[in-house]
Amino acid sequence: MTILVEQHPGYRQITLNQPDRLNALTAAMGEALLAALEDAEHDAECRAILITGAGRGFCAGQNLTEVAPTEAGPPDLGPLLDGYNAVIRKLRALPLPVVCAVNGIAAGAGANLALACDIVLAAKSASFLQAFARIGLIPDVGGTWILPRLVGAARARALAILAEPLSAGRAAEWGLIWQAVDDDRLMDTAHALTARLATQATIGIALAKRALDAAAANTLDQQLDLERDLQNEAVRTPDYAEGVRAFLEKRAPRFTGKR
Ligand code: T3D
Repeated sequence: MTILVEQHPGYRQITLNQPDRLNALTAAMGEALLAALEDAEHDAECRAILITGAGRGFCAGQNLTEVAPTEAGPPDLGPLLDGYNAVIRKLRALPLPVVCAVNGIAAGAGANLALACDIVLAAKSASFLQAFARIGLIPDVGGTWILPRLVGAARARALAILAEPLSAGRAAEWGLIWQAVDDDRLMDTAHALTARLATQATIGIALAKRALDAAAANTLDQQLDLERDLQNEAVRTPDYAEGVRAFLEKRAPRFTGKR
């Protein structure tokens, strides 16, 4: 199985599972990952997702044995990248928070897969490598979009062009990820965070994701209008009523994540 899915109370863990190749991606893995995300989305009990990798790496990007040029010429990457891009689009559009626990090297498409998640934790020994330039490619699966937004133009350019590994600690300092965590604490921290998110106001989180992503292409005026409209949706959820009630009653809220 190239992808493992585990059920936990309120959330699912999806593990990339080709450890002997540092979980390098294949077209089949991309399809399985997309299917796992779609399944989670359609499970009313699933209110958060945790993604990680098996073994010592998170994901070494495209499995290069699958795309090596042959005597017939270079591979057509269109269908392959359309498949991976569907995963990135799904991650961004999922109405659930997605935590990524980067347990080891995240290279090439593997780095940008991690960065497409909502909250990225990484083991302190892990690193992020925009490996593409090492083989004459450009950062893909959203890399050229997300890198400058997370770390600014100068750092994005150097990461893309130099293709040098960035430690988890430096990635956190630069704002590329949320947090670098001691290796032996990574999975406990990631599970605790995902379990906590699974008890939060799920629809509010989904609407916040939508607003944040839309901001990249909006003017301030457009964004103010969008915030007003989405807030009007959020205010109609039972979780808003419960949140306010709990505040006034000085108790912890019991969110359901339901409409
Ligand atoms: O055409 C296209 O490529 C389209 C799509 C592009 C998107 C991309 O992701 S492009 C970028 C592809 N990824 C890379 O270029 C990274 C290649 N890997 C590495 O540079 C290194 O493996 C790492 C820096 C990630 C880790 O180094 P290290 O020393 O910790 O591990 P290793 O010994 O290199 O790798 C362990 C095994 O995994 C090894 O196999 P072996 O020798 O034990 O049988 C290695 O060949 C294999 N492996 C690692 N990365 C890949 C891979 N096998 C296939 N594809 C890989 N990407």
